[in-house]
Amino acid sequence: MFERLTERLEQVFKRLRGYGKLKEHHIDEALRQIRVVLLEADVNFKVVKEFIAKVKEKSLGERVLESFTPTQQVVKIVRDELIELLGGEKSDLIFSSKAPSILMLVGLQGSGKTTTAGKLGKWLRKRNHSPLLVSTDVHRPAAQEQLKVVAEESGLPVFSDNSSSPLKVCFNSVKIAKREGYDVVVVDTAGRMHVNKELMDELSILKKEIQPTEVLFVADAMTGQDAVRSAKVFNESLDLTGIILTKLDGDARGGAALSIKSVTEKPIKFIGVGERYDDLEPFYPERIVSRILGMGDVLSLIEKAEAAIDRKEAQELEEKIRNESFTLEDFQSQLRHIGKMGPLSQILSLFPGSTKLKGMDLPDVNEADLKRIEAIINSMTREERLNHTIINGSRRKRIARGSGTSVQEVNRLLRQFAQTKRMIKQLNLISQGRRGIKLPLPFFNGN
Ligand SMILES: Nc1nc2c(ncn2[C@@H]2O[C@H](COP(=O)(O)OP(=O)(O)OP(=O)(O)O)[C@@H](O)[C@H]2O)c(=O)[nH]1
Ligand SMILES: [Mg+2]
Repeated sequence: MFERLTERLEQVFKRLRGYGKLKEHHIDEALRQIRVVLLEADVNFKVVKEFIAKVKEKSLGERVLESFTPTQQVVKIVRDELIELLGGEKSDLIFSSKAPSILMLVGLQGSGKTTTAGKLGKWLRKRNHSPLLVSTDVHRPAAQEQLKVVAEESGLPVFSDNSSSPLKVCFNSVKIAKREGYDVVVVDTAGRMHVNKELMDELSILKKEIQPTEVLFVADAMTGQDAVRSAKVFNESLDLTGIILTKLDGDARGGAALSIKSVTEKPIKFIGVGERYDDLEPFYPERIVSRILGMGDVLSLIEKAEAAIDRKEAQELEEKIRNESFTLEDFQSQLRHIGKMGPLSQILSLFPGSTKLKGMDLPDVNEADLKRIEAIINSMTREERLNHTIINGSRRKRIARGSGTSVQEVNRLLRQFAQTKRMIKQLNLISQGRRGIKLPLPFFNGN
């Protein structure tokens, strides 16, 4: 997420740290660079201007230059202002005191509404709600079908009927929800290529009649300022209650995320970070800023790990990682856990300093790969598993034969294992000296 933005900001701060004594003109220069970095990330021009002005005022005003750690102070100011830009506090979903709560998802075509309906339903269900999905897209014949597929894949109930009006479908679904005890109705609406009056009228009527608890604008983060512009128009006619930014796992530059709150004055409530139904996260401004500043998102990482690994195992693993006594056996068991946590690349992106780990050939784990890896590791002797360096050419041939794989595959696994060990070493170096739940803040070291 936002790798390029992270890299560029790291460069700016690195340069700043390089000056023996920080002068006003150094800060000016850094701010000029940050301005360019933000504009390149497609952040709204006005938002950038205000942001830079605020950071400048604080950097020159708060006796930053006289402090012992001027660069740290500047980084801290940038961090605080970025958090502000993203809305400050986390903003939770609102539920109605009278069931069912109605969550209406609106947005342009292809922004991710239908997928997000499934993700949101799954997220709600994990939190003891019982959601019902419904699509009001009566224009496109396949739309209802698509939501049915999503519901089936994510294990959720879906309401559909042949009514020709979005309003009727919606009313009927609410009736069913009341009768059958669903406490949330997630309404997937029709999208259009562009904002147009017809769509806005349809949505306005729906909103007026069904009185949804939330009207959430689903925005494709990859479309940058276009997403921001359409959010503004939707907000003007529908008075949104929040925003869900999707496709942040792609190569979105950050512009939509960093502008949309300022432009609409509406909070981002969730982010979509992948195509799986589990890839929806509540939006924590502070955590995202940590990621943007290359400090990693250790809290999200811990939450993900806790959901997949039990506490004792996690502690044992942490010890091993710290001592770098990580063996192929641990690797095997970790791959199994990681399979549960999500794609490895996504997990690694949460690590502090993860931009420095790019280009590594890491296994992206799926069931079939896991089985092969397991077979390979099972064909090793215990001695080999505890010390991979003894696995020479003839041992590799034997292992390949024993596991029904090829020498190339054995080589690849050993290479990935070696890289994981190297990565662990690097991460240890980055977070050296901090114990317990470490909040690794690379910028705050020295200066
Ligand atoms: N990588 C990634 N893909 C996503 C995400 N959210 C949605 N998608 C993909 O985006 C595409 C469009 O998603 P839909 O949910 O069909 O979008 P929609 O808004 O319902 O589209 P219409 O109904 O045509 O208006 C699908 O291929 C989804 O898999 C996300 O967070 N990450
Ligand atoms: Mg759809």
